Amino acid sequence: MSETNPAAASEVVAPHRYTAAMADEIEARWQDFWEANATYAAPNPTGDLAADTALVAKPKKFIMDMFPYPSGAGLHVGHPLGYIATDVFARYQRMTGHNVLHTLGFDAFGLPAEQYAVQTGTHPRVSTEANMKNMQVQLRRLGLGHDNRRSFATIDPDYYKWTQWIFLQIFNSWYDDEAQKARPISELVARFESGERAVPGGRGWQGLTAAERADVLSGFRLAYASDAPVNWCPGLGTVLANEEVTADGRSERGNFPVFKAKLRQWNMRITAYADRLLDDLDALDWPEAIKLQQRNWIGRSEGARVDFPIDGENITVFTTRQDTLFGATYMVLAPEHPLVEKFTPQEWPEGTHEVWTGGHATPSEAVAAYRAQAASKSDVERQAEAKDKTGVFIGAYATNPVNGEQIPVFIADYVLMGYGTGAIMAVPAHDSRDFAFARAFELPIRCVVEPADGRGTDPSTWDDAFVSYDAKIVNSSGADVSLDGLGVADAKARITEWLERKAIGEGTVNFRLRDWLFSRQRYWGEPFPIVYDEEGIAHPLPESMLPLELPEVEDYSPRTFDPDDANTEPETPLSRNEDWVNVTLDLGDGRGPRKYRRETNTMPNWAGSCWYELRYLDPHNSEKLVDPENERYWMGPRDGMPHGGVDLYVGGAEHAVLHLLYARFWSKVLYDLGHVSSAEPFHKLFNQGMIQAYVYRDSRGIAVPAAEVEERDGAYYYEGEKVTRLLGKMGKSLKNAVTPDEICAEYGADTLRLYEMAMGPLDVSRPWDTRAVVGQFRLLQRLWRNVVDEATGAVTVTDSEPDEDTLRALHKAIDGVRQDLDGLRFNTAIAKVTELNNHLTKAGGPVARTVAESLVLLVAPLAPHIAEELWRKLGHTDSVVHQDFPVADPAYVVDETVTCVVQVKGKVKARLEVSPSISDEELEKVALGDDKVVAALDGAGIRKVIVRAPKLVNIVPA
Ligand code: ANZ
Repeated sequence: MSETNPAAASEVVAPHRYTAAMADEIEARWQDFWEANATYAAPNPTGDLAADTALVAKPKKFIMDMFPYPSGAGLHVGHPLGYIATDVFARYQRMTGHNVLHTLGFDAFGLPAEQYAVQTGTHPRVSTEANMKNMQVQLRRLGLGHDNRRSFATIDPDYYKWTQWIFLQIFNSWYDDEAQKARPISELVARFESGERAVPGGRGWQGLTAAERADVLSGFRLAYASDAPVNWCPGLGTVLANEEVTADGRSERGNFPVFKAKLRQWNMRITAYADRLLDDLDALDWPEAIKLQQRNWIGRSEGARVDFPIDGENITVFTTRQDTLFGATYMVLAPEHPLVEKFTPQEWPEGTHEVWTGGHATPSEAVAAYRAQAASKSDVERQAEAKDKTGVFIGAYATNPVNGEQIPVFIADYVLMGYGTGAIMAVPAHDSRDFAFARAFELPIRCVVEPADGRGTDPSTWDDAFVSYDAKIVNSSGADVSLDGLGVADAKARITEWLERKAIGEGTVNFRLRDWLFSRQRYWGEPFPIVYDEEGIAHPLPESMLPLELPEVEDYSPRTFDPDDANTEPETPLSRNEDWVNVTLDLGDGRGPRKYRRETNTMPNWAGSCWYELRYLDPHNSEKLVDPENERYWMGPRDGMPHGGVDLYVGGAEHAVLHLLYARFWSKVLYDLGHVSSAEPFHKLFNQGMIQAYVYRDSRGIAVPAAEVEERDGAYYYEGEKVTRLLGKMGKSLKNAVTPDEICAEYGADTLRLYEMAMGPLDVSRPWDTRAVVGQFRLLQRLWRNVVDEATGAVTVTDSEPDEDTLRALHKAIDGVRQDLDGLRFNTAIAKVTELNNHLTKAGGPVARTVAESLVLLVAPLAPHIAEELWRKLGHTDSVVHQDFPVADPAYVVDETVTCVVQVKGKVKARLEVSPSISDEELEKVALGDDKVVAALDGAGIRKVIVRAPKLVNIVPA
């Protein structure tokens, strides 16, 4: 490598050449300078970070990265891609008149940190803090302009005090559907007390016991505990949110099987915000793909609920196709549906079809067997589009309300308990899953939507269901209502109106979004600020008792189980510290000191990242989560951003629905309760691409160290053996990780920054190529040489006027770089800087001072260390960071002109300087308006004008 690396050249180099050693010295020196001078300190309007500088009066820019997990492996060159990009942008914003808030904290709770700690046998805090220190050193080496006063980790008690405080705000709120916002739960209690609002269940508030009241309120609180089917992962020893379970029903982390189990867990009522989370997406400046993922995740469906009578009760279904009610020939309940037992008779009805019974002697036996089978599958597996549908008849019939038909009721795992009502009417002719099921169980299939594809209306001849939203309804006349001849939309409207009139159904909107499972059986998370009294009623801790710090426990590792054993239950590490768990407290609620048991679950690792943008604004505030004035200044709504938010948030697209949805939800609750002025956390979102790396594998398919692979004639060899090359992820396990430390050592951080930014458009994934890094190093060497004499170290610039060509090159570069940086097109900005620099190199001779200074300023956001050094060498005593970014002179930006000859009667009368791209029409207008031409024509009319833009206009007078 050293032979091709001019940075590490062993031959005699000019003493003042820009080398790796010089870059190293320059970079360390300027990093110290920035730190000592708090160069990146962004002043607040108020509080401890307020400063009476002109900066606060400037327009603000809040530029943020998705903060990292302090993983034990440290950073590879893929990680800082986004950090460098935001840093370049933040520097550019500082130079264009903005007060810029740019900093970085650590997301330090959660599974990865804990698992690393468990593996290495150290306390998570010890290993996490060591990892953070290591990453801080790596990050500092990159020259990132962070306001370090604002940095924190989510594990700092000063930080999680406020995470717990927000939890309490959410716990103490309910969603007022009329006002469409969260309100304090005390207002709901007042309404129950006064009778203004009926208590669910019909009893008076006064007549309820404390436990009954707590139960009622639990049905309204935005954070509530409930016994619900959850995703239990024995292999990890914890329950998981739906979002943490992969498409094949395994844990995202660790890849263990996940089972459904009923456990008492904390939930966040994010579903109350479904509509607002959907509607407010419109005004956000986010990639369309991410908005779409959120829309799909929220999954708004318009349809109807319809009651099917059975044994004097009803089974209520949710359907989006109420227009097909006449085609419903059977029903399906989710296996876990609570009404199943109730309707399951002792014996099979007379004449029950053999295939419906699954070979079981009684319906209850069939149900029990099928339930056991379904419990071992994940929701995703259950919904998979497998053609062989399973299920069993429960031995009962319900009544189709439109035609009075008796239709059999089944349980089948393709119907999920957690969606709609957990029950469906099956319309096999027009739903593929129902079609497959009906064929398997020999159930009738009735066509009620006329196929437009010529297959006819006899389903016995079909291969699959006919699905259309734009066709005519047929076979749909009852005694009371007929849909025949209507289109789908009209039929839906008519049947919904009929259902509502008959009080057997109503139009509803259903959401795919589920409440957010908010507790984990882990040690390394925020403790809940909740205690239980002897009756088991949950009480919030008063604010004065926050933060509730994580206790020390003997054994902080989760109790894990055989990953395949569904019959296990979680055990929380916090429950192992009895002294911490059992406490006597005076909660200040007038009941005096009492005995309580603490909640021993912890919050999920998403909690800390749900609001961190707010804490950056006012990181040391001990009175409030954030001072309202500081929040309004940095986050408040303004022109073009009606909900407020961070001006630029950069991170990976993998966070489309987890972090980004949760953070939006918390913002909205805090906004409703009046704690913040911004209803959205992130106004503009940008997803950076991934840095990929080549993976080389030997004949056995094993990855070999990428750094030791040689290329010969387009083939790749490792230790003489031929290996294959494929693009993949970068990482230790694939033996292809490259660390920023190595690259910094070999070339310096400025070169690394330039290389990462030059690799391609920021949102596109790109392959890392260590061999190509040197190209950017050479650019910096040429830049250096254009300002500094390599032999003497003297500055070579002159005070002479630059020539016209150079002025054009300069101003075009300024104009282009500005546009590129505005649009986050860092790769093309670098191309323009390179072009200008090459122009100066080619021109030879000393560079004019004004040009050199502008060039240094153009480079400053991208390669800040060398820019500082050259700026200092050019005689300035202040930092380049707060200089004004160069402004292009439009006169030099327009294209050069060409001379156009204007003839009248064949004689040259005028010469015009025009743009080479001028149109014939435009040129004719300019020529005819020219004074000399007007004089030559002397009032004569014009017979003909011949235009050959841009060089010739020939006028023939009348
Ligand atoms: C009758 C029908 C006829 C349906 C037809 C579809 C087509 P989206 O759009 O995703 O909201 N469904 C309802 N609840 C379900 C559950 N818990 N598990 C599985 N499937 C369920 O889907 C709504 C449709 O999915 C509903 O409309 C229902 O089937 C089914 F030609 O009802 B439909």
